[in-house]
Amino acid sequence: SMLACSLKANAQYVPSADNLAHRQQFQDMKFGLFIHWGIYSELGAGEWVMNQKNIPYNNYKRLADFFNPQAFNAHEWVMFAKRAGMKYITITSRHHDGFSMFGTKVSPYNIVDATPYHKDPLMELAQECQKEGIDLHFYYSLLDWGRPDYGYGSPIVNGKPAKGDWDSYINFMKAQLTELITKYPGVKGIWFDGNWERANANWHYDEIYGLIHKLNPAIMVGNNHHLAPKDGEDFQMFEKDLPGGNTSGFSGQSKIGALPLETCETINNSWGFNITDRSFKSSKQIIHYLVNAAGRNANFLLNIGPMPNGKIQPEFTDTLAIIGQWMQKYGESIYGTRGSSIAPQPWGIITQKNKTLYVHVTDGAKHDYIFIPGLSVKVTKANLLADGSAVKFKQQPEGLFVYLNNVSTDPVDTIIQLTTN
Ligand code: FHN
Repeated sequence: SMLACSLKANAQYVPSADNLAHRQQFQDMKFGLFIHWGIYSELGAGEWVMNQKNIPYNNYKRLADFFNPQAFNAHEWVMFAKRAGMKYITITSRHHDGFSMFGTKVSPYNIVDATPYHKDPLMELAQECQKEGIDLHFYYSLLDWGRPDYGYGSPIVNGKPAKGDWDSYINFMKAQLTELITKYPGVKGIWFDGNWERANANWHYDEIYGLIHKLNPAIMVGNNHHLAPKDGEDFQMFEKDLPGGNTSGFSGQSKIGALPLETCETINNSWGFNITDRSFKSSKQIIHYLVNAAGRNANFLLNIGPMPNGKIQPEFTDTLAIIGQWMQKYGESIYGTRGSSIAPQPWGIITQKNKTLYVHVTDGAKHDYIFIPGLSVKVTKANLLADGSAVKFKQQPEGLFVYLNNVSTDPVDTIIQLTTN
């Protein structure tokens, strides 16, 4: 009936108490490891290699015959993340090539059944994450370059691809998501990607998100659709840009909403393993990205692409280790903080935890003082976070002057802790 119809269309997602609590925990974590790993890693040319090199699907599929990551060690990966100060891992369970990196029962094209490895690395990772207290999220591609029911390249007519079998594809995704949520211990989030390829299709998100939250109400659903958040989502992500930015060209339509925020960026210029990509970001660049994300109220998901043998290249692990040392020292100015209402300043940005403000001076310039405009609370104390030493300040109605002329500054980030009442 008309009434039932309109009720259904207007049904709004109400997150459970567990989900809301989980959103807070997620925001407290601030830093996660993104992992793009699949049979594409074998070719060392990124995760788009099938598409970019025009490799026919049936030829590409043969990569599975040679995928045998004997050196994969879930404990090692989790420890790299943990030592870097990361609190969660988001890994590709299935990317656009359609290959399932987990032991799915609903497609033979998966790591357990189609490779000589015959094992399920995502199960090992899930178990290891649980053991080490690291949260696990699964990246899941909506877009599929190979499945006939997806009908890649088909025009969309009335919300459905003209070729393929849309209902079958939607059901396939539901079955896989059910496996990912019910079989893998401790899964905390689903990270959808690929909507943008078929932006005007009816993805049946009400059913898909509804299923996920029915199976586990605490699971955080995010979708990298590059649009404003949709009903049923629990966090909003930005790709290769801080919230509010659009240097990558992906975020033109994604206004910042009210959900927890996350931004992802690559450690070099690639998501999947790329043997020719030597443009490694420095630990300083990555720390600045993390600080700038936190100051804008967002988590930072830093991506690496492991090698086909299951190892992570030393250029990445070296950088992760340096970031970990920084987090050991200065993590209190990141973990559990929220973005400050004070806008980013030319000298840096502020993070906030309850009544403490952490002023991050990241521009590397020599300052006699910095000015923080529009501070409505009274500052009672200022200290250098590095050694606790007192820092001089002067509060006026228009803002706060913090004097740095006698402070030993840090080329990466000089952090001043302000106590307010
Ligand atoms: O096409 C993908 C890409 O391979 C990668 O997974 C990134 C990660 O944010 N997302 C897509 C592009 O929007």
